[in-house]
Amino acid sequence: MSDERPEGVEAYSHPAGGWDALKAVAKTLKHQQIVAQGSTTLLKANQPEGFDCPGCAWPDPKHTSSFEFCENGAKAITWESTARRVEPEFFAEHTVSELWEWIDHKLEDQGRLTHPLKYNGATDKYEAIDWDHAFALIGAELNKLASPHEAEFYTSGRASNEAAFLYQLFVRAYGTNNFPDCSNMCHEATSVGLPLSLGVGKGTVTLEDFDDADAIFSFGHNPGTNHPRMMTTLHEASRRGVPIIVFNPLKERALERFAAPQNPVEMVTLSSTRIASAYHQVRTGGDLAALKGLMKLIFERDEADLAVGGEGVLDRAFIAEHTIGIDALKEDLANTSWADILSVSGLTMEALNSAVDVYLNARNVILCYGMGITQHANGTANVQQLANFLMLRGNIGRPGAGLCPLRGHSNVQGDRTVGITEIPNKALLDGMERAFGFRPSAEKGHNAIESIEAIAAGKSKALICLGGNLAVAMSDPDVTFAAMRKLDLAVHIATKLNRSHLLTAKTSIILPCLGRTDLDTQASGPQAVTVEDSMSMVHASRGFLKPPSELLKSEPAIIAGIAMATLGTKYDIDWDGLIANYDRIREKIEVVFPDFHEFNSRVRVRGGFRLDVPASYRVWKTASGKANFLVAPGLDEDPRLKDPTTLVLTTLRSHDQYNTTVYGLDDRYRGIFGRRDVIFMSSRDLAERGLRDGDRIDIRSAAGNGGGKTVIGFTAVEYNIPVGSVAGYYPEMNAVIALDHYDRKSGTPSYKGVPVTIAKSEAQAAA
Ligand SMILES: Nc1nc2c(c(=O)[nH]1)N[C@H]1C(S)=C(S)[C@@H](COP(=O)(O)OP(=O)(O)OC[C@H]3O[C@@H](n4cnc5c(=O)[nH]c(N)nc54)[C@H](O)[C@@H]3O)O[C@H]1N2
Ligand SMILES: Nc1nc2c(c(=O)[nH]1)N[C@H]1C(S)=C(S)[C@@H](COP(=O)(O)OP(=O)(O)OC[C@H]3O[C@@H](n4cnc5c(=O)[nH]c(N)nc54)[C@H](O)[C@@H]3O)O[C@H]1N2
Ligand SMILES: [Mo]
Repeated sequence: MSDERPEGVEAYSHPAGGWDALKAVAKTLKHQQIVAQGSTTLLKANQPEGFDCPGCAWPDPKHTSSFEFCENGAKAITWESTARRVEPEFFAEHTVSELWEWIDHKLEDQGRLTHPLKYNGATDKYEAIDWDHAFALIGAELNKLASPHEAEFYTSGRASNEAAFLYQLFVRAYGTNNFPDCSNMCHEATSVGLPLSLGVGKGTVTLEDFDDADAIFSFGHNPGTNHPRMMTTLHEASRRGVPIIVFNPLKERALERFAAPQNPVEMVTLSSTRIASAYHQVRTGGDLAALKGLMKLIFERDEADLAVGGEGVLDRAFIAEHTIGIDALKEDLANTSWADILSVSGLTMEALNSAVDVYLNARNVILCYGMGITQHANGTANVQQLANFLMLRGNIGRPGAGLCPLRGHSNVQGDRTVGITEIPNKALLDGMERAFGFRPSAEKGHNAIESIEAIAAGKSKALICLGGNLAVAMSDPDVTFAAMRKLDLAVHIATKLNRSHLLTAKTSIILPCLGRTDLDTQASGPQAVTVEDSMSMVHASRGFLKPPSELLKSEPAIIAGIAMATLGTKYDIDWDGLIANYDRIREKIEVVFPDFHEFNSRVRVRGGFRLDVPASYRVWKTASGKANFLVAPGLDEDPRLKDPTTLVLTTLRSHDQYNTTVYGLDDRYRGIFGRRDVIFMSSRDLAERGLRDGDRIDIRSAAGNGGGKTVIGFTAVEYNIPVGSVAGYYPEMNAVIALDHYDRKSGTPSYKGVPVTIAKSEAQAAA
């Protein structure tokens, strides 16, 4: 690599965290013009009387923590509590066509939405409309459809339990199960895969389990950016001498070393703590191979130990009492060659052996994973192999051990728990009947990809979005954007303006809502909502800031407004009563889901309560009544990736973004400043294509991935990443991901296993 790096690329040598994190927060506060108000807001995040941080779903130490510093939590909060406003005058000045040309960052950076808006096709502008008109219009449009199945109801995972529950009530009373959900693009592989393995689609550990872990394995997640409060846990574990074994194609700085801003010694002495004790740069999509390699070694070690009269290394008592299927797993591993395991994973035998040493030396192992595992064409299989790996040594369902999926949005898990699902089970339908006296349809509805397909095919004509930015989050903007422009009705319940709102339908409406930090006052007084974190803890969240505009309504109130305008008195649901006091919503949640018994009193106890996770005490709610070892045939995530000219693109979040919300253009820890139009490539992949660090390149979707999709004129950045793997930013790279490239079992788009080819940019060649 030459000393001259491309513009905006600069090696970053500091540990993650530390003073640079504090500086970044100061800068954010200043930019959002909330220096005074913002800093007190931050102090209320994740406090017993405060609001739940919208940044991530990592739990809090018994919810009694002192202020836990978190740079990206601070960004999420200040982004929402900004002093900036986007008012009707703004929309009078800018047509939708003009706004379409703005970058995503600039759209959201205008500030909080203040008025309900309706699109006027004649002027190409959004104009203020009053709430009653908006609701009436939406109700009329929904009632015009030939069938309720012609409407899609999207949920993004920031919605509270109360909002999500009312939403599913409204939609089921209306008559469909079309619930595309951000979870479909995120941890669906967990929700679909783990119930078959363990009988529950959630993590099995609690935060306290980390105190008893003897080793932590980490696959495909980047906590320094995406779950920053987890760094406190990893920092503590590392300082206790707990080995942390990482499998990730990129060397993420926070997984290498971290300076805790709470630690005065590290701050003053500019020192830091090593996080990963071993860092294995697995090839993108090579996790299945790596896991099979690890398990194959465990079986080999077991046989060797038995041969010399030992007891073996498997937890035979656990396997005999609690599991079925181990023989088939063993056979699959026996039939998998070492040559294939090593070439597909990109790891050496020594690396795999060293990881197995750590695994076998540890009594209790926790395994954490994120999108690097789930967002693949074989995401569900990946998740199930993680479960197998733990089960071999009984590392599920006892203190200090278990599976820890890092969830995405702060309440994505809760939304699922309270009924956002396109496949309602009998318990849900029975519960709804008990609580509301009608039996909803059992017919399977659409997930996120199916909803876009239905809209593209003209079968679905209306889309209501409870938050999020579906068009930009989804793969294949060619198809997705065009589909959304064909809608008859598009409704967005949102805090800030984004590109999905600009894909106008015949009738397009934006309904501005309160956020987590805002005070929510209803007829009975100030309200709290509830959320569920990654570890199944349910607790209250209460905003306290003066809302950005007097016109804003809460999400539950907006849903009730749409419901009344659409359903009238159907099923005699007392929408006004439910909104007047959210305790009444919680009473209904408790009737539908008995797990929430005494909901209102338990959620008022400091720290809230944990929902039942039977696998965490070794009760298996599977069809067999046992934990199942499940076999995933083969190693390749997708045979189409075999073509040697093909590179596997993975798509990542920068340090300055929250999903489609781009706070800024830096990605400090990866050494990228002021730009996002880059592709990380190994020196060998560059050389083989006659490319150099800083060259302009075009990225094309390769065989089997839609063909012909391109992103042009990006810049190649030489980077420490395995040969054959390249990385770029989400959402920019969604343009080369075909809509039909997804995990057939869970419907999760293969955002992290995209076959592409890369060559010098034709634009540059021509110039
Ligand atoms: N600040 C901030 N916080 C967030 C979010 C945000 O955007 N910003 N998003 C929220 C949401 S919705 C989610 S789902 C989570 C996402 O949290 P993460 O799961 O951490 O998200 P990603 O950035 O998508 O990528 C995860 C990691 O996977 C690695 N990786 C990529 N491909 C592979 C692979 O094939 N194998 C392996 N082993 N690793 C791979 C990448 O190098 C990266 O380090 O964070 C949540 N929290
Ligand atoms: N290529 C690629 N694509 C991906 C991913 C990837 O890793 N790679 N990750 C996927 C994942 S894991 C996810 S979860 C999805 C994310 O998909 P979404 O959840 O749909 O997207 P977000 O960017 O989180 O949504 C941002 C918008 O939410 C609105 N908003 C913010 N706060 C609130 C609130 O409190 N209430 C309401 N009503 N609205 C609010 C704002 O208007 C903001 O513009 O993207 C997926 N897409
Ligand atoms: Mo997510």
